[in-house]
Amino acid sequence: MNAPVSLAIRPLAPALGAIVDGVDLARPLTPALVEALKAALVTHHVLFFEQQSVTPATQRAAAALFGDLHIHPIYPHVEDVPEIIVLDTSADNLPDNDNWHTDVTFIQNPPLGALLAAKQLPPSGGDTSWSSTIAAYEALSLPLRTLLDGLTAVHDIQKSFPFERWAAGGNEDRWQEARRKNPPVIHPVVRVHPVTGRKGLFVNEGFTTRIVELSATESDALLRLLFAHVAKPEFTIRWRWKEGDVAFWDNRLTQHYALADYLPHRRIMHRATILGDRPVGPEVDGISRSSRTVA
Ligand SMILES: O=C(O)CCC(=O)C(=O)O
Ligand SMILES: [Fe+2]
Repeated sequence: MNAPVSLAIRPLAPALGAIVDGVDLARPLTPALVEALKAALVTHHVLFFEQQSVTPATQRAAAALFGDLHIHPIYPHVEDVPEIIVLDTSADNLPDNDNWHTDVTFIQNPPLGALLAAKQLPPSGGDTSWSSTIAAYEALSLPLRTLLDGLTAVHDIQKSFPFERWAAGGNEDRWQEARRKNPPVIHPVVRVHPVTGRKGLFVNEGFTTRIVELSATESDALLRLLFAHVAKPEFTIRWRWKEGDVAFWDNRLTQHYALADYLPHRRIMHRATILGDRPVGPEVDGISRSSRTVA
């Protein structure tokens, strides 16, 4: 049995965020280090590693120590490394993550987390913000939390990857296949974190289209309230990227927003996405709602 590793951690804000010093993600991580990082991830929700030199292959290897990797059905990837998404944005390819979202909630087992590496940065701008949906949930009144605990919502790939943008330029077949293989799914509106048992909001502006149990008007109003609520600065941190930075977030109960304030400059990021488990909601009247497909 390996001795436990004690990490050098500098917390950034009460709700979430910490810098981890002394870890080289380009070298093989020992099992004890992986366990320590998993524990830090669920405590701080998003970890930052500075002065890294990961390649697509070493980024993939590091991410794969935390779970199976997702291959994105639409985003382009690094040649020969399909698990590494390339987010290359500029005036010629406009940013699309400038909204609050949780990644890939359009599948039944949405990502546990993601590792994002800064490859090319604009002279200024292009920061990313993260929000703790645990802090957001806990700040709601008891009657509203009680209502939300028993609700479920539809998540749809087409909300963030609409035909007009993503099927253009000869990509229609790929887009149609992505849609066919990823039909809408239903998740609990409140998710119980599988490691800590803490509750947080699991609806996001990127993919959530409708609360199942409510009328369309009620659903629209409540989702609008929740989407605005998670963006409250008290629940967030904002990271100003430097070359060599890598962020690792717990995608189960966080959202993030990539600021699109740097055009016409170019910004390139590489993401490895680690699959997670099927979301489970809180127990209400003896029932825990878990994710399902739309019948
Ligand atoms: O480019 C970024 O900072 C984040 C983009 C994003 O939403 C993601 O990588 O999941
Ligand atoms: Fe994202």
